[in-house]
Parts: sequence; C-alpha cells; structure tokens
Amino acid sequence: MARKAATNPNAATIHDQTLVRGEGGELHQIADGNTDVLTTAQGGPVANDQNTLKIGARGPTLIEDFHFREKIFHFDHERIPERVVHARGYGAHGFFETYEPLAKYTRADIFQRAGEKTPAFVRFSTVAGSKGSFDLARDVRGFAVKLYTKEGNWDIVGNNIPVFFIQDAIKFPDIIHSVKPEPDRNFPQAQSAHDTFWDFISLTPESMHMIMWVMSDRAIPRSFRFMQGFGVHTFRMLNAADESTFVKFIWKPKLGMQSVVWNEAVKINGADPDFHRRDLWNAIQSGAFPEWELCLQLFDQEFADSFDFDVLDPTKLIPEELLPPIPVGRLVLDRMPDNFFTETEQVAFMTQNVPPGIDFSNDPLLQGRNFSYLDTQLKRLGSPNFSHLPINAPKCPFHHFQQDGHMAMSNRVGRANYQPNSFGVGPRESPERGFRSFADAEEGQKVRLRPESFADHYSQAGQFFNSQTPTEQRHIAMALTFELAKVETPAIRERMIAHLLNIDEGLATTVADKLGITDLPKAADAAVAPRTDLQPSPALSIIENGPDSFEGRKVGVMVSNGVDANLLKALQAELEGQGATMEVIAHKVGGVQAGDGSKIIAKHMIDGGPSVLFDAVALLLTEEGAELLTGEAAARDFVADAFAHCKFIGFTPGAMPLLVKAGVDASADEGLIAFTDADAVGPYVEACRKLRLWAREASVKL
Ligand code: HDE
Repeated sequence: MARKAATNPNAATIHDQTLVRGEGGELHQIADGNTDVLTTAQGGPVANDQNTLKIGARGPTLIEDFHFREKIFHFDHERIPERVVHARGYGAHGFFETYEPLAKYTRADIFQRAGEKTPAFVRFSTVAGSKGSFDLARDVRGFAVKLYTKEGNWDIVGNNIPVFFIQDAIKFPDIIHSVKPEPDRNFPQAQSAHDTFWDFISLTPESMHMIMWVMSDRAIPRSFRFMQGFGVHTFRMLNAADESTFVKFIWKPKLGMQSVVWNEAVKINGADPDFHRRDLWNAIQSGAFPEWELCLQLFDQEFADSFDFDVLDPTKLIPEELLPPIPVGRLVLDRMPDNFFTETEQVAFMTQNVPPGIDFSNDPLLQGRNFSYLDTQLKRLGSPNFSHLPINAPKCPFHHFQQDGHMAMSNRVGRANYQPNSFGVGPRESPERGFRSFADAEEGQKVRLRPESFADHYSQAGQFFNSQTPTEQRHIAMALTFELAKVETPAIRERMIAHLLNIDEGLATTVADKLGITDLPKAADAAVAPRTDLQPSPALSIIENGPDSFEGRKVGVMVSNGVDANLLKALQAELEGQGATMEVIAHKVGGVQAGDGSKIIAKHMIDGGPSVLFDAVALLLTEEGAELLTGEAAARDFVADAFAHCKFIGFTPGAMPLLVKAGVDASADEGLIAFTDADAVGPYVEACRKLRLWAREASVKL
C-alpha cells in the first residue's frame, strides 16, 4: 500500500478528508502534522488499522497480531453491568451555593459560610427500564446529587416523589422484580402496566400512597429541569454540640414544575426516546443552566411525636403547609460530562456518603439502603477502588490506609500502612473533626416487626388525591384505568378497586366503571381506618403551583414557502425575551423560501418534528402551503395532537385549511390565537405562560 497521500495516485478526497486507498480499495486516514499518531493502549504506534495481519492478502489471520487482539479484547469487555435499578440515567456537573450559615442545626462544613460554592454532580434516571429504554416511561425519576464537600462527599440519593412503595428494605427485591419485565417472557420493558406489578401492589397496601403519585402526572415529567427532588427519608442534622434536628430534603426547580399528558408521553417515546436527556443537553449547552433550591423541613422530636404519622415511615410525607420548607441554597447545573461512560455511567451514589453534621434516622428503608449502595458498586464497577475514579473521588484531601485490590491507582507511599504506628507516619483520628453518630438511646428485643405507627396505609393517599385539581384527579383516574386495563387477571383489578375504595370512593367507582367492573368489591380490610379529616395540601399539586412563565420552554413553528419572515422574526424575538426557544418544522429540512425571498432553514421535517416535542405550536403557513400540507398525515397529526394535548396554537389566517382538515375549530377556545399581524405574537406568547389550556381537556376527551 502506498504511504504518501500527496504522491499517491490512489489518494481520494471525501468531504474534505484526505484518504489513501489501500490495495484492496479500503480507505486509510494517515496521520499528518495536525493529528496524533494512533497507538495501542500500550502506546505503540499503529501502522495499519484497517486490516488484520494475515499470511497473504487472502490467507489466515495470525494470533501474533497484538494490535487486533488488544482492540477486540477491549471491545469485548466494554460493557459493565447496568444498574439493577435506575439503569437509564443522565447526569450533569454543577455547583451548590449555600445561602446562609446553618451552624445552629448542623456542623456540616458545606453549611457554614454564606456564598460557599461546592462542586456537584447530579444524575437523573428512570427506575424500571433498562439502560436503552425510553425516557418517558410512566415511572419514578431518580434525582441523585453528589456534593463534593470539603469534608467528604455527600450524596443525597433521592427521587422526584417524596414517598416510596415499601416501608422495609427487605421488600425491595420483590417490588423491583414485580415491575421489571416478567421473567418467563421478558416483557414489558420500562412499564408498570402489567400483571406482576399490580399483583404485588394489590397485595401490598403500604404502597397505596406512592401509587397515587406514580399514577399522577409527576411520573411523566416534561423535563428533568421541571421536576422536584426529595430525599424521602427523615435524616438528622447534628450541630457542634451533637444536638440533633430531624430534616427532610426537598429540591425545588426554579423553572417550576411541568408534566406531559400520557397520550403525549406515549408518542414522545416513539418520536424521541431521548427526549429528557436531549432537553438537558440542549439547555446546558445553550447556557440556560437549570437551577433548584434546596429546601429543608426541620423539626424536633416534639414535632415528630405530635405528627399524625411516624416520621420514620418512608410512605409518609410532612405536608408543606404544616412544616414550611426553608430554602438554604441553590444547585446549578452548568456543564455536561466530557464523556457519558466515564462520568454518568461510572458515578457511584451511596446513601451512606454523609459528611460530619449529617446523620441517619432509623427509617428501615434508609438503613437497608445504607447496606445496598456500597454492595452494588463492587458488582458494577468491579473493584473496591471505585472511589479512585475521578467522578467518585472526593475533591478534598483524603488519607487512609486502604490499599491494593483491582485497579489500585493511588496507594500510600512509605513503610507504615497501618496505625497506630511508631514511625510517626500516616493519618490519625480526629475526635473533633471526625464523623460522630447521634448517640440515640436504643433498647428493645430483637424482633422482625413492623411498628404499629406504620399501619395507616390509606389516609395520606387520600390526602394526596384530594389535594389535586380536577384535571390532575382525572389524569390519575385515567392512568389507573390504562394500567389496570393492561392487567389480564381480573382478580388483580378487583383487588386494586378494593384499595381505591379506601382512598377515594369517586376515584374507585370511576376506574371500576371504565374497566367495566359492575359489581364493586368490598373495600379492602384496612389495618387502621382511613382518615378523611386530613386537610388538602395545595403544595402537592403541579397545576396549582404553575410557574406562570414560559421560560425554558420550546415552541414548534411549522412554516411553508411564502412565510412572512417578519412574523417569524417577531415570534422568535418575543420568545427569546421570555427565555424560551423555538424550532422550525417544514416540509423539507432544507427549509422554505420566505415571502421576502429569504431562506429559512428547518430543524425538522414534519414527521420528524411532531407537536408532542413542543410546549406550544405556531402555524406560519400561507394558504397555498396549508392546502399542500392537508394531504400529509403527519401535518394533520401535528395540529390535532397539539389541540388534544391542550397546547396553545398560534396560526396565520392562511393556516385555516390545515386546521379544518385536522378537525380543529379555530374559534374553539382562547388557546387558538390568530396571528393577524406581527403584533399578535405578544398575546400568544403571553398565553403560553399558562403552559396548557386545561379547560379544553374535557371537550377533547383524551
Ligand atoms: Fe435506590 N438503589 N434503593 N432508592 N436508588 C440504587 O444503587 C435500593 C430507594 C435511588 O443515579 C442502586 O448504584 C434499595 C429509594 C436512585 O446512580 C441500589 C432500596 C430511593 C438511584 C439501590 C432503594 C432510591 C438508586 C442501584 C430500598 C429514593 C440511582 C445502582 C431499601 C429516596 C442512583 C446503584 C444513580 C439506585 C438500592 C430504595 C433512589 C441497588 C435496597 C427509597 C436515585 O443500590
């Protein structure tokens, strides 16, 4: 094979790349002054990366080909076990900034100085699906935060839902087995709508509160950026005098909460299975850094004793109206990882990573987690030295005598690798600075018992349901109906109705009716009678707490040839003014020619940019353009879906033929806004601040 591109008559240029053709016609990229020389992992320069070493061009391959062997060996071992739960996730770097010192409550170093910035890494995830599953599964979202504090890493390994399915860690394998694909058939993937999940749930009354949450819109968030996060368990904060204050952790998104509707989620999964990760990537890459406030619910033993439920029970929450969360700092995500695998895949979160000043409560779920997270890292990362990986290593100085093991990268130097030693080398304990556990007085018999104080399984489930707006209640009923309709065993459906009767009779009868259950079962036997006197907690509703802002949201703008370029510019300017963005959709990605002759490039073809990918849509069409689009199913679906999903629709008068063909009455409601001239984009973008026109929902019968 000739080696010099310049003199080689076989040199080829493909898309600005100078390549050299080998004797078999294959193309070689040869290193020049601008590129590094390709090497093996041992650093040896490689001459030929296109062909294995053979005896004769058509002969057998030689085992001596160490470059080939090393390359394939490494490839064969590229995968590591995916996380047994939360396999699909996406992470980003950022920082936590402390508002005010909290020395009264905690001696944690991170809370001692106003304005202190602590590096952070966050990983969001779904729970049930495997690594390659789609983003918009109906599921809990993981919200795991690693704070690289000056006194060690602090991991708040939370979810976007403040309660959990089970009360005791020993049930975790059971709940997870039940939701994962059924073992004989290995489906369904990333879905709870199947028999085994609902079988387990219907036999586990303690899961009812969580079930209300996962059947609500919280389980189909529009973006990671629009979700709350919760530490779930009650933790402790300890001050310098080792006095304990109980604490619950809540992350509140600056951009407010937002979810999609189920019909939309199903379609997003097909149109863009990476919807959530793409959203986070785009936001951070464009400099729109998502932000959350860390809020604390702080309480003492007296409050805990006066509270109707046990604060150690992870199926219960403390309503914000009873105990307002206090903002103590903000988390900003401002940098994507350089490499997904190195950082997001290999990050190891562990509930037991707490700095001095933070401590655990006796919540039996938390206690079990403190065992599990260390254990799982050995399986996944393959070595007790996983803390040597840069993403897991503390960013503060650390000194210990742990050594060796697979992949040890930083053993201590020197002679004494133990203490006490009399060589005067190595780190020593510090009773003052070191981690101290709260000296709680514990006594009792060794038993396997659930406390009686955990026995009320329905009251807070009912409170959650009663705290939702009618729209959100309808969504819960629809979700339960959808899921239970996929369950093939009638007895499981009936058991669920029996539980729902203890939560809300209206909900139970609606779902039963939609499932065609005419004979209502008896309400399930409740260990403790469900309470009906709990006050609704408006803080639990997404809609009640809307952001009244379109910041961070995106409009899909469909254009045709002859589009009014000024109108498009006006819309873009108005959206940018609100911190929102737009993407253009046209018949061809090459774009269209505007009325003034300018070229407008499109981001999507029509069937590549369905309206489910956007928060609102605008149709900037000439009549001729709209007529042309009436013949395209994807264009009709674009409009019909936007309408059915209660989105705001701006349209030029020319767009009428497409609206009509899509079955949308342009005067149906105030969510349809005509762009009579460029000034009309203002009221349209203003209306979009409401995010959805829920009043439409009853008429579209989603
Ligand atoms: Fe987890 N969980 N979990 N979990 N969990 C894991 O750890 C476990 C629970 C949560 O982005 C695993 O590194 C047990 C509650 C998140 O890497 C594993 C129990 C909450 C993540 C594990 C629970 C969570 C995990 C799998 C019941 C919300 C993803 C891989 C006692 C407060 C972290 C791994 C990431 C991951 C065990 C229950 C949140 C197996 C035993 C409750 C966000 O260790």
